[in-house]
Amino acid sequence: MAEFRRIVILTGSGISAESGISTFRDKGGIWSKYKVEDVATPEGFARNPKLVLDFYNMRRQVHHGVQPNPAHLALARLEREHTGDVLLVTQNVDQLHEIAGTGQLIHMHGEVFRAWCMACEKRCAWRQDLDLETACPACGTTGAFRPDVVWFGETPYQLDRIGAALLACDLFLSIGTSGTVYPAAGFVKLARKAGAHAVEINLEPSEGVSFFNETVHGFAGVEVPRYVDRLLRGG
Ligand code: BV8
Repeated sequence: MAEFRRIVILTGSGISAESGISTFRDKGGIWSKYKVEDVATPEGFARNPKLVLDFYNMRRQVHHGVQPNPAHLALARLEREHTGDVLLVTQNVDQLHEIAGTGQLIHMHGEVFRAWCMACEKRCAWRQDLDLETACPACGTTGAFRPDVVWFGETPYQLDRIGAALLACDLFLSIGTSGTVYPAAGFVKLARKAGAHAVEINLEPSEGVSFFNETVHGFAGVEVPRYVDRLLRGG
């Protein structure tokens, strides 16, 4: 395998499945229990803020105490040992990449352990439940404090930085994502435009599988450490 200098990695909920966190679109996934438009859109929040705050309270509670799996740990090892650049862009709102030791990380869809105030726009870490009586720690306003998560119809974070990295990369790894949600699902096309080698590591072919040069289908906890070993051996 050629020596790659600039690696961009995209992860989705599938990388956290073996840590015990539900994915969205698999059988029994989150969207089989909740309607997207009710809990992951600004309109849903305006219509019934309590339902949305309770949904993210449940998501936050599930995330307490879960641990990274070998896939998260392998990506942190790749960043430590690879002599070139490695940027990890995650669609996930959990902290498993951080706990595993990844440093160069972008949470493009936000983080369930952060919140922000729509009155004063202060953003902060937030680990406990959030309800309509929760006062913003900066301005004291209640009823305007929400999870710092990007909902459908909202603009994902740091797209300029991600776009620049994709157009400069020579290896793009997509791990544990169904390739359903844009603009993340379109990243492979930007990477290919840059001439990068694009690899999908997923339990099953994603919606964008045809855009990849190479596909590895299996459990992330098994296939990601194996792929990282190959990369670091230059094999
Ligand atoms: C936006 C909230 C405007 C946080 C989420 C074209 C262009 C641009 C936008 C659109 C477009 N077409 C449509 C849109 C609008 C929309 C969209 O994409 N809709 C889809 C449904 C058609 N996009 C948006 O609204 C985005 N914003 O467009 O703003 C804009 C655009 C560009 C530039 C400027 C402005 C906002 C999208 C963000 C929405 N928020 N989450 C939360 O509650 O978590 S999205 C949600 O889906 C999660 O973040 C999740 O990460 C994400 C993607 O899902 P996946 O991670 O892929 O999870 P999924 O369950 O689908 O798949 C899991 C995969 O893992 C499966 O393939 C499975 O096989 C695999 N797997 C399972 N177990 C394992 C495994 N693989 C390996 N090992 C295992 N063990």
